[in-house]
Amino acid sequence: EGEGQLGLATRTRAKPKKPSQYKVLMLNDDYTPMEFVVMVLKRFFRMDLEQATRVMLHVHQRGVGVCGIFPYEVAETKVNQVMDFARQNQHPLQCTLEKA
Ligand code: NFA
Repeated sequence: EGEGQLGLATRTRAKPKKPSQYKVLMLNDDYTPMEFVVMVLKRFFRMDLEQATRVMLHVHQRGVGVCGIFPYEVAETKVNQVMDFARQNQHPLQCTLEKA
């Protein structure tokens, strides 16, 4: 389908997509305890206490905040882990994905 600078055949069809990045967003609610949100941020996003507290307070005050930016599959896994963990503990905490 094409000849590159080095004379090698290069495929121009079926090119693999670049791994695009996705933001993992956390949403505020009135019921999930602050300490639980901090625990989630430490456990699933590898934040220390200071960082986790800052992000939790940002979400609490602004309604939404970014937990991190990851390749799609990683971001999707993190959303599922947070949602499962929140459900197991009967908290309404919501997490979602958005293209970065
Ligand atoms: N707004 C919750 C409360 O006052 C705390 C919270 C923060 C919930 C961030 C969800 C996300 N207990």
